[in-house]
Amino acid sequence: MRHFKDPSIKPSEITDPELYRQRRRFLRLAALGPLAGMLAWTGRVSAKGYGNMPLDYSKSAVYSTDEAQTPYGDVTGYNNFYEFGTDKYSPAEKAGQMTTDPWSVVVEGEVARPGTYALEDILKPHALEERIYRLRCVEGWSMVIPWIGFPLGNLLKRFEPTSKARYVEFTTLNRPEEMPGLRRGVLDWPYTEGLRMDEAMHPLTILAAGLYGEVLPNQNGAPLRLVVPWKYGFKSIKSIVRIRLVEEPPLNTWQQSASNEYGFYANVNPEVDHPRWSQARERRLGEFFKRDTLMFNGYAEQVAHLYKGMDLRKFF
Ligand SMILES: Nc1nc2c(c(=O)[nH]1)N[C@H]1C(S)=C(S)[C@@H](COP(=O)(O)O)O[C@H]1N2
Ligand SMILES: [Mo]
Repeated sequence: MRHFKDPSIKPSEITDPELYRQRRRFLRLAALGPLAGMLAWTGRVSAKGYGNMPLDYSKSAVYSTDEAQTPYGDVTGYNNFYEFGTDKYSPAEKAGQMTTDPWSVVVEGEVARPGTYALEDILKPHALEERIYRLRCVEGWSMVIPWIGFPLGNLLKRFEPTSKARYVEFTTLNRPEEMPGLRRGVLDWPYTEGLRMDEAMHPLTILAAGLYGEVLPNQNGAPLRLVVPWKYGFKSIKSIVRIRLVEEPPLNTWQQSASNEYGFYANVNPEVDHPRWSQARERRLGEFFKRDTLMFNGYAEQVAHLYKGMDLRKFF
């Protein structure tokens, strides 16, 4: 990380944005008087959004962990986004050049309502929620991130999947002029990922449009990325431009590059080693000691039933 002093930087830019906004919100509410009680009671928070649409959201206690959140600087400064380079710092440095407005998502395949949908039309009907989820990378580090998003299943229902829709395939933006990593053949571009329909419809599976109270920073997959908290991070595909419903399991990018190392399911499973390293432990960013990795990343109670009867060593 770079450390330099810039006297033009306002305190708002160096403070944790959540703390900063909480302070602002409090001042604003205090100024509003009795109305403030009502606003606070509905629990909706508004931040800068997309176009002229504010990012309004409520906080979901039901789906959130109460573990300490990873500092904003780590969440937005230590990333995997190979389209901008293979090291952890390139995405924060280079993803700024990606144009995310206008943005649209192509929906196709086994749906009654295929089409090209503008980002605003994707987001508009959905109530956004803050969900504090763990994200664990297959490389052995993890974070706790306050995402802002909505259940993917609610979006898929709007497109009316046919009875043949058994899997969902997602594709990332493929724009070499703005994504220097695409000029190198480290992966088979564009980046794709897939979920089984029941995984996609699970209420824990969200599309995120923001984090830490603001729109997604580009390096975290702006303007729309998947978050599947019980799977390794690579399933959580960024900057989505295409959603295709299909009959057969789609081949995801990491499976394609090394099928012996990365499977379709990619469920966090401390009992199944990666061929080159153990998956039993992990290091939470900002912590010194490693901790034990939990089955399904700690979400076993909610998702284990999806895999009943499956050999999770075979279907890794
Ligand atoms: N398009 C795309 N999506 C991606 C990746 C990528 O390289 N390209 N990396 C994945 C991996 S390996 C991880 S761990 C997470 C990291 O998400 P974060 O940077 O928001 O923490 O994004 C996933 N989504
Ligand atoms: Mo990862």
